[in-house]
Amino acid sequence: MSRDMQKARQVSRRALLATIAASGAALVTFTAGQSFGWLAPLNLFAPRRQGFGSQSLSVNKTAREAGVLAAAHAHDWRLSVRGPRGVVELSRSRLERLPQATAILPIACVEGWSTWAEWGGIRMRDLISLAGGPVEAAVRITSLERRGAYRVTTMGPEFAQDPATLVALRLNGETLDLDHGYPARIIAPGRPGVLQTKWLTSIEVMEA
Ligand SMILES: Nc1nc2c(c(=O)[nH]1)N[C@H]1C(S)=C(S)[C@@H](COP(=O)(O)O)O[C@H]1N2
Ligand SMILES: [Mo]
Repeated sequence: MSRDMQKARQVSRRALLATIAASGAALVTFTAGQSFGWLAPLNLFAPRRQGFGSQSLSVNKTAREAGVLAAAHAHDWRLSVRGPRGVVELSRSRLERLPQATAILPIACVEGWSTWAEWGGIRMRDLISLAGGPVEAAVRITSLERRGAYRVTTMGPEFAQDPATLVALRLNGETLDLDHGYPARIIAPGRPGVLQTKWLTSIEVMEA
């Protein structure tokens, strides 16, 4: 082998190693973003309810506390999506058969914790178009919870059309568990935790 060829091989090997090192660094940075989860047991960031809830993600309010245990488990649960085309009632298995998307997003609670997770589910914008809604539509989101400040919220088109805004069915590859909003919840980038509605019952496309 010529000297030049040897040199070229060394260089490309070095480039390969550099790439591996760089992706390693990216992994570390990403994991460091989750460090609130590790710190949670120290109770520094969540004075009211600390770190490890179910599925290793903090829980703000459990299904029991919200009084939704029976309703969330009910076999006749449907997500009702109302729009110009009428009302579509979607069972969990029908939701699972719609095109799925994933998004890696944090939940950031005003109580002082933030945890990242991979969410899987249906894009909000797909549900809006399923119901015949326009891209500029806002939506009104209602939870199964009977009372509470977060039972009904609205979401503008800047969030509703974002491809990372989901009606989530899965959390880190598993079925969402009850405390995280089973059968379905909202997850959207850049919204405060209080607006990441759990235990959905309906989505209404609002008239502009
Ligand atoms: N229906 C309903 N959704 C809710 C809440 C609630 O009390 N009721 N709490 C919110 C708050 S304050 C936060 S921070 C997140 C927490 O989600 P998690 O419990 O899955 O971590 O859910 C939000 N969704
Ligand atoms: Mo929160």
